Amino acid sequence: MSSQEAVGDIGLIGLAVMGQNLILNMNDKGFKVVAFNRTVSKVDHFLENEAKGTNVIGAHSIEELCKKLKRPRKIILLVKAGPAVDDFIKQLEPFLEKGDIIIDGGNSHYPDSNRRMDELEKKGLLFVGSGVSGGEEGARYGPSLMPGGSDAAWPAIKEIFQKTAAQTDGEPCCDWVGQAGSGHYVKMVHNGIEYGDMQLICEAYHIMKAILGMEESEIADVFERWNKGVLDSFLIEITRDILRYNDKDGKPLVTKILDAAGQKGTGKWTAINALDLGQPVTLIGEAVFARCLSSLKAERVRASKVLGGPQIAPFEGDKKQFIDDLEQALYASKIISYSQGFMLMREAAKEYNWKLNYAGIALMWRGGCIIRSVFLGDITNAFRKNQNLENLLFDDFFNKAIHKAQPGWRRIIAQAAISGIPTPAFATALSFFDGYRTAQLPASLLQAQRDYFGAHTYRRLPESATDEFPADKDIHTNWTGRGGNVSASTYLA
Ligand code: 2AM
Repeated sequence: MSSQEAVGDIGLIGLAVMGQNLILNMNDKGFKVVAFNRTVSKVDHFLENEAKGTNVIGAHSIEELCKKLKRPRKIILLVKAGPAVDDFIKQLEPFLEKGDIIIDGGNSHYPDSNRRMDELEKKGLLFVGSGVSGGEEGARYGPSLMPGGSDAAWPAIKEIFQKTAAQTDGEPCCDWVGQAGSGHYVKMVHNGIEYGDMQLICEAYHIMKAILGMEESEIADVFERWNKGVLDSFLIEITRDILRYNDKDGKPLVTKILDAAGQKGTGKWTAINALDLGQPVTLIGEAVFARCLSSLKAERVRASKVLGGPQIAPFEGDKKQFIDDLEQALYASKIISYSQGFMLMREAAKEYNWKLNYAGIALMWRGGCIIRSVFLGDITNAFRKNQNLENLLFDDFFNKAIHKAQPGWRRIIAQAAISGIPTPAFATALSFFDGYRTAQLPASLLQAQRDYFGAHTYRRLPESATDEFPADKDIHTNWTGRGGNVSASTYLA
């Protein structure tokens, strides 16, 4: 190999819009990118059009791509998730040397990234699975990048990644997430949280429309105001714009859209993972179920004719106070949702043996991606103050915020329940909050029930140091006086 040829800082395979835009972005930041695509004609087309006049270099084979890269070689794959990734990895391997780095920037499911890192490290190669968020626009001008994988790869890609990412408050929205598939895992949780944020906004819209009888333009003004306060975020901003967008007849377009939500599955994967790990990530779960319920449109229309509810009387209270309460309800529910998301990541770190960078994760989401918000800056601060923070709700800032929000939050959910307006996300957030802050739950009765019908045993609360039933002893009671004293664990033995 002639070293004269090896001038590329990084290679990128996959010239769909995301790939092209990421290349142009990296080129703008001063990096020399070598581009390749399965359908090779797209390489020349790209060089002659979008990349004309840039420093981008084309490659017409995998071998040529590898020869044109400086060592350690860094190659980003931005191809369809699934077999295409494994295919390219296989094609690349013969041309790579020890320490070279393959980066998967696609929407891979994290177990695949776990596997790929293991396989590549056995061959002396390094692997990075990176979440990329922000769509085509983000890829072009600054995405949120969530890289994780072989720790040894980070110093080699750090500069390129951090310069290419979105910048907020002078900091890049990119840091090292953790090991193996953690980058793709964190991207999955990001998408789950996105489901929750969207559902919360929709519930606030529904309440303003149904209880306060507000028109879309007036609701847009409320979102505009909220966007200047604690809820300042991309999703609130686009909601304002959507509500102001009128159809040709001058009526808000949103009122003409079929109310049946679609989904691609990342929210569902987050909820499934939460169930697998035994973590109460209830808000994302409700957000996924709310989409499922919405999609039963024909059935809901039939039900609306036979299942009555309360009549909604014209609102006669203090409207300004109600809207302020609603802002607090949205804010408090959002705090709960993110607390649950970080609980999930903390458990995943334990389960999968990753060391996750929580402050860095919040910072990566601070800009460039769909859930970007000022709020994420506060989460970054909370984890910077205390890396081992057990739960966001134990942080002073969020503790105060949720206490301040609590009365309004409760009033909104109560009013919605009385009016028959569904608030699955607001309500599950409050139920979680009340459960989490309750030292003694009725699970004692639940344990008794399990022991009664299935001899599943229970443990007693400690009463004293000399208790005849120590807290770590499994006990079975013969509740009925019939059936003996044999416990379920004895049956298994
Ligand atoms: P193509 O241009 O040759 O179709 C997004 O679809 C990107 O992923 C494109 O660059 C596309 O290449 C690539 N891609 C999709 N499926 C692929 C496969 N099975 N093998 C290789 N590349 C694939």
